[in-house]
This record gives sequence, C-alpha cells and structure tokens, in this order.
Amino acid sequence: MAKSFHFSKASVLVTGGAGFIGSNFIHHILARRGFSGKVVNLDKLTYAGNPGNLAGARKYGRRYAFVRGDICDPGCVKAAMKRHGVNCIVNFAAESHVDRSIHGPAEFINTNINGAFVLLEAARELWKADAATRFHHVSTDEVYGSLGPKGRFTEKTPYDPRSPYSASKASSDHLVSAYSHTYGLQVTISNCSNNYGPRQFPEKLIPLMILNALEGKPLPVYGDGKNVRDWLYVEDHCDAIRLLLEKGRPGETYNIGGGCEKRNIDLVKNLCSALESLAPSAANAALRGRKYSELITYVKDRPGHDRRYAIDYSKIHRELGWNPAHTFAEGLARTVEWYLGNSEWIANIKNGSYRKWLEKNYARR
Ligand code: NAD
Ligand code: TDX
Repeated sequence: MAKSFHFSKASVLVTGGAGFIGSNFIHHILARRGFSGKVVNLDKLTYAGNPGNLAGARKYGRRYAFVRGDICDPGCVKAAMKRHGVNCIVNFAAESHVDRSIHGPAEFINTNINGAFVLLEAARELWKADAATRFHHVSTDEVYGSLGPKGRFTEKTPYDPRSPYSASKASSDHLVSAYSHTYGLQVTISNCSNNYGPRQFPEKLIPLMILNALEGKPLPVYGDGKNVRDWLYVEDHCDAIRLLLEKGRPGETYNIGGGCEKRNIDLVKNLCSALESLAPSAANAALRGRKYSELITYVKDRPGHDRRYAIDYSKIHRELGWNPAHTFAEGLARTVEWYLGNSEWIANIKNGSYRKWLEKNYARR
C-alpha cells in the first residue's frame, strides 16, 4: 500500500538552513509541539550562511543534523538524503540579494537553477521508493515582475521577472512545476513577499538601515524612495510554510504576503522612529547630536528597480486559514530589539570572525 505523508513525523532536508529564513524555519519547527520529526540542514555556508544562526539547535540532539554541502553537488545531496532517511525537502538555499545578482549573476544561475535541478533529480529518485516524498520550494513574489499603482499578484499572474535574481527564481519555479506535471512528484511552491526579522544578513534594507543608523552612517535610499514592498515578519512566513507542508495540496502554488505595503522612504522613517524609542539617538555618541532620520540620504537608483510589489494571499487564507499574525509595528519593534540585543552576532559578521570559526569547524573534506 502507498505510504502517506505526515509532516509531523517527517525527516526533513532543509537546504539553506543557515541563512535568514531557513534558520528561522528550523527553530520554528523544532520548537513546535506536535513535530516529532527530524531536520537535516544542508548548507554551503556562503557569505550569507552563518552557523551561529543555529546556536541552540544542539539541544534537540539527534533530531537536528548539520551537513556542510552544496545543493549543486548530486553526490552530497544524495548521501545526506540516504544517511538521514529523508522524505521531505524544503528548498530555501539560494543566492538571495538582488543587488548582488546585478553585479554578478553567475552564482545565481548556478545555485538557484542548477541547484534546484539537482535537488529535484535526487527527490525523483527518492520518489521511486516512496511516492509520498514531498518537495517544497520557497520562492519570491519578484517572479511576477512589477506592479503599477493598483492591483496585487495572484497565483495566476503571469511571470515577468526583471532581475537576474528573479529570473533565476522563476526558472527554478518552472522546473519544480514541471517535475510535478511530468513525473507526478509531490511538490508545492510558495511565492512570498519581503521578509524581515531576526538574523537577516545586513545587506538587505531593514538590517542595513538599523546597523548604519546605530553607527551614525548614511541611510541610503535608492532613487526617489517611492518603490513599494509588501512586508512580512519572518515568523509568519515560517508558519505559512509549515502549514503548506502539513495541509497544502501537492501540485499547487501559494502566494504568501504581509498585507503591508510600504514605500521605502516611509519604512525607513518608521524604522528611525522605532530606533528613537528603543535606542534614543540623544544617548548615542555616534550620532553627534543628530536624529536618526537626519541620516537619510537619497542615492543612485538600483538598475531595473521594480516599482511596486503587493501580494494577494487569499488562497492560503481560504484553504488553510493562514493570516499574518504580527502587525508591522510589532514585527519592526521585535526586529530592532533583536539587533540591539545581539551585538556579538553583528560583530562576528563585521569582523569576519565567524568565517574563521567556520573554516576550522567545517573544513572541506
Ligand atoms: P539568505 O541569503 O539569508 O540565505 C541563503 C542560504 O542558502 C545561506 O545560508 C547560504 O549559505 C545557503 N546557500 C547558498 N547557496 C547554496 C548552495 N549552493 N548550496 C547550499 N546552500 C547554499 O536567504 P533568505 O533571505 O533566507 O532566503 C531564503 C529563500 O527564501 C531563498 O530561496 C529566497 O529566494 C526566498 N525568499 C526570500 C525572501 C526575503 O525577503 N528574504 C522573500 C521571499 C522568498
Ligand atoms: O540600501 C538599500 N536601499 C534601498 O533603498 C537597499 C539594500 C535596498 N533599498 C530598496 C530596494 C528595494 O526597493 O529597498 C527595497 C528592499 O530592498 P532589499 O532589502 O534588497 O529587498 P528586495 O530587493 O525587495 O528583495 C527581497 O525581497 C524579495 C529579498 O532580498 C529577496 O530575496 C526576496 O525574494
């Protein structure tokens, strides 16, 4: 008799679990009552992967394992799957920063497209032995392109990616979808809007602005600052992915969003206000008497900068009852508090000491 898939007991291969969303997802599911399965974190530890993001996961003993490896390496992927009896793959691993994709697209093509292909092939092999094997692909709203002043992206919006990053994510989405149609692999895809929260690498808008503000450095706003993003607290994204793994319909795509559209300039001003209440500029010597908002500096625009993103998440709400649980004000305050309380994490990134630790502990074989 064919096996059925139960996420609560699964052996889950999480790729890219040392990054921002992947690490939050691992903490989220391991801490959840009702999840008795196991997590295997397969991460290459690029500049964006930080083993410190999983500090605390050791307490789960044999229910958590880390494998340093590349999703583009079929041998490594298959060995990790076999060793840990994997029957569920959640693919977070990616090159994720749009600006980097503009300056150097090659690694985006490699990891985001070829890496997804390697994972799908490995999953197809597992699927021959266990047809219930599940594959969830984590993707972005950027595959849909740019919106005018009205409307929101639905799951039926045609793909129109505009940056090397979004084009590579769109390609991987198509591959995942093709493996469902062609081979009957049990896949789900989620396309999510901009995340923010603890452990985000300080190249992305919110953590970059927090760190610059605390050091009294300029807060660089691209172009006219009127580009709009739809912001979602990372914990809400993790909760949505878990629900999709528990109850999502295989073969389907689900949009996930915050229902929280903000112009970049307004967001940066909100952030300056949050910082004023949690770490007043008057008490920060680096500010030399200035308010955080006085650091805002308009700079040259990002090439091909998408104007507006907004997500219609009514499908996941209707089918699975999901809603974002955090308001933007709550999420932003928690985020600022996290960065204020984790100066060692920040210092390790700035001085690169975690890379030395990483090379010592995870030397390539
Ligand atoms: P991130 O850059 O913080 O983390 C990416 C992780 O992937 C890192 O730990 C890195 O070491 C790992 N990685 C990179 N290349 C690898 C490879 N070849 N093999 C194995 N591991 C590799 O990214 P993030 O912001 O956490 O995004 C995670 C996923 O979510 C990505 O697929 C991204 O496209 C998607 N997404 C992100 C957002 C967002 O706002 N950050 C929104 C929607 C979707
Ligand atoms: O210094 C900055 N100044 C600025 O004005 C930076 C880093 C960004 N911006 C703008 C560009 C965007 O309009 O802020 C907005 C957000 O920028 P990013 O944080 O770089 O995110 P974005 O390009 O929107 O992409 C993010 O959301 C979708 C993630 O990086 C992607 O991985 C995800 O798919």
